[in-house]
Amino acid sequence: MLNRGLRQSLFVLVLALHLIVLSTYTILRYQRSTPTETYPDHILTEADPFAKPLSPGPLPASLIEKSERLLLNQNYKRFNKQQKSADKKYILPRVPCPLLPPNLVGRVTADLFSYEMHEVEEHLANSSIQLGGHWSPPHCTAHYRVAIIIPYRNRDMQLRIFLNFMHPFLQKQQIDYQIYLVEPIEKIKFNRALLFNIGFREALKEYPWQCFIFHDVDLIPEDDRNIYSCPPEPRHMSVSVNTFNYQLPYRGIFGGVSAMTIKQMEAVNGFSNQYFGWGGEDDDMSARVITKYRISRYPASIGRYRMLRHRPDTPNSNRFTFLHLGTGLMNHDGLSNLQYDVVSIDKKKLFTHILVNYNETLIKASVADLVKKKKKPH
Ligand code: NGS
Repeated sequence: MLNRGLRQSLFVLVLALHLIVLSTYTILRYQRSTPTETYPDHILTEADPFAKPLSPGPLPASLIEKSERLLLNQNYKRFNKQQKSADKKYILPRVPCPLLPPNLVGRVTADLFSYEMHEVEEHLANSSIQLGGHWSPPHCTAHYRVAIIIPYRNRDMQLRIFLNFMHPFLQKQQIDYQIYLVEPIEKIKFNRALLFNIGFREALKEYPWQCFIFHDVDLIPEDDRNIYSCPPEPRHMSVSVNTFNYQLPYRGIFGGVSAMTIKQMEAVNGFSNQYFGWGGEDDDMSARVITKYRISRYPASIGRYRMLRHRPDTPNSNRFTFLHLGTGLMNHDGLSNLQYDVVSIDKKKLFTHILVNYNETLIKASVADLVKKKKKPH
């Protein structure tokens, strides 16, 4: 027979053993489940990044805006919090990036100081940008592969400010992106829309981009919730610009910054090639877009931009000739009759520079008969 004291200590020992087993089990269980609980958006499988469809199919623009607005405004703070509390010890497998980038802050202000290009390159030296201005998130697979196409001539200071600001901005959005500058050789007229078409063609030759942002170099976003992606309907992004008192100047405007998928670009035959000089080419694109889609926009508080100052361009006096034809040239003029020569492709540290040549006379001649026919009164 065991005496009372011995029985008591045996009881305490068994109880302690129970407690040890129970707490070990709880700790192990907790540790195993922590990564998925902390990162609810990560599916822990290695997905083929190029196999993913871009969008679930067309939705009415009003619906997209509403749902995106709700997501962006309500959830980005939650993601921020989650990210901060995440246990940095875990090495995550390469998984899809969260649908909502975790480090967005909302309103952002660009550094407008005119740094030298080598200084901008030094600022960005540690952000793993590949030669040619290509970057993708190192720890997760981006949801969007986005080519930023910039028609360019003589805007050196704006370019440096743009690059200095845009690289970190896009990286925070966890996008797989590249910046392309498309510049015409000196002796030919600037044609913004034609340069967009060329950028679209050339960029697709080197990478399977899904989404194209057609971007003026003088526009700097002021809110990082303005995600550089392509929704199911073409998106006009520069909704509210300081020079327009942060108001949409007119309903159909599609200039400044806009986003389109490959399918959308092809459905409207790209931009018209006929707008040499300033103005009208974006209104032409707007007319093309609304034959097939609705223009989608972020609310003005998110689609905010600051325009960098520059000398005004000379308007193209011919622009109304083409605008009056409406979408009359759409099926004949655009990607289908695009003609140009690439003079050089230069992979700079922060962007890809494509220098091009085109022949205004030939481009105009390609639609001359059609223009004559369409202009004739019936
Ligand atoms: C319209 C132009 C557009 C231009 C917009 C805003 O008048 O091409 O102004 O220009 N349309 C025509 O000229 C037909 S902005 O002040 O942002 O340079 O995008």
